[in-house]
This record gives sequence, structure tokens and C-alpha cells, in this order.
Amino acid sequence: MPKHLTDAQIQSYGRDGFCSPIDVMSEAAAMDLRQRLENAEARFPDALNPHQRNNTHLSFSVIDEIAHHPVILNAVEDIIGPDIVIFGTVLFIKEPGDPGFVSWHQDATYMGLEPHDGITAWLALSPSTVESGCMSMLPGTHLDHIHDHKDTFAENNILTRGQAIDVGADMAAIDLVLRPGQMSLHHPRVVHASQPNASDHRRIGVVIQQYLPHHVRETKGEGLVQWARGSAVPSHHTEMPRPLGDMEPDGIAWREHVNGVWSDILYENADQKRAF
Ligand SMILES: O=C(O)CCC(=O)C(=O)O
Repeated sequence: MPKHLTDAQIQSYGRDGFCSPIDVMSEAAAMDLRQRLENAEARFPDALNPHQRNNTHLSFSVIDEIAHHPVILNAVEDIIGPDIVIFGTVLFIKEPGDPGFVSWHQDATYMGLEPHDGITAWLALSPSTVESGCMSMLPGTHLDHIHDHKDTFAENNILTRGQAIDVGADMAAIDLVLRPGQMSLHHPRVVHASQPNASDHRRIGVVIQQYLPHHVRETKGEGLVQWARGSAVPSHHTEMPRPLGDMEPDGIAWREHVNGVWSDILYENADQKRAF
């Protein structure tokens, strides 16, 4: 018996490569988390900004709590099983009127995680609508192999390499509209994108990328993970601790280390490296 998802949601994940919307918490609870995140942004602007968006769960208790949220983990367990580790997190925040966009891509392309059995959770802490640049998915594309990606390094493309797949004109994309406190789950190979934020409010996505079952390995570098649920972290990974508070020295050191490892993995053989 599933812990959080309905049978129909589990089936839609298998068929489409994503599942949305999933209720995680009330809108009021999401607004509290948003307030805590925005307080942390105001207090530590050098550690939380568009260039410092990776693995904030290692240094900020609000993101740590989200990454370990029992409802999110229940839903993830319904798809990948009871032994779960956290590979990383990314804050995808688009400011009001932000031209930042995400081109069509498959997450699995550069991450080195094999096999592609992990899952990404995208939690909204503000309304994520078509106007504010929600994610769009091409259903069923998780059943494809990895498509050719072209590195564009386009200025407003907020993906590391600005990597893009040419999907043609007649694709039938599904927009994942979420209220604060809802999330989507997606497969590492599903093709997805998002448009600029044309609204007058922030679009805040806290993304756990990815939750992994134990048999998934990092093949391009050190596999640094955090225990989330189930049996102990397997020995092919290096285990990272949860932070004891905001910006404490151990958390800062682990975050710097894993972000360096990520940079080498994500920019492998790239012509240039960006700051995120
Ligand atoms: O938040 C976005 O607009 C894109 C996020 C994304 O590509 C992802 O979570 O894999």
C-alpha cells in the first residue's frame, strides 16, 4: 500500500515520467518556509544567490528540513522504495520579470548517476504558474535514451551549460502548475523546460535533485550523499552529515566540497564553466 501517492499518481509517473501536483503541506506552512528562506537570503546574501544555489541543504536548516520532509519522502518511497539517499539540492528562483529560462533538457545527461533510477522533487514555495515560468514536461520522454544536447551558454539560460535539445515545433508539453506547498516528481530522463517569469511575484522552487535508491552510483566523480531513510548509506558513496544550524563551519565545508565536485562533473568537457 503506497504511503502518500495514489495508485493513479504512481501509474502516471511510470507512463509520463512525472507526477504532479502532489500535496505536501498547506499554503500557510509553505509561506512560513518561504519567510525563513528569505530571512536567510537577507542575512547571508553571499551564500544564497543565483550563483550560490547548489546544495544549500548542507548549510541552511530550512532547506535541510525540506529535503528531509516526511511527506516528500513518503511520496518518493512510493516510487523508488524505502532506502533513500539525497544526492543534492538546487534552488531555482526566478525574480519578478526575470528573463531567466530553462531550455529543453534531460537531467541525466551530465550528472553521472547510473542507472537512471533516481527521482527529482520540485517543491513550490510561491505560485508556480504558466505566467511565472513553471516547469513544462514532454510526457513519455523518460522512455527515450539520452538525446543530443547542444551547449549554448545562452546568457539568460539558467542551466549550467545552457544545454538544449531541439524538440521541434509540434510537441505536446504539459505545464506543471503548483500552488505553494505542492510539488512535482520527475524522472532523470524526462525532457523538460521552463519559460521566463512574466509575473510580478517571485517563482521559488526548492529542488531535491535527486533522491536515489541505493543501487544508483555516481560514475564521474566522488558520490557525496546524505542519508534520508531506510538502511545505512552504501559504501560506494561518501556520507555527508546534516547541518546543525545555519552556516556552521562543517556545513559550509561540506557544501564547498560537494559544489567543487559537481562543477567538475557538470562541466566535464565543456568549453567554459559558469559560476553555478
Ligand atoms: O525550475 C525550473 O524552472 C527548472 C528546474 C529543472 O530543470 C529541474 O528541476 O530539473
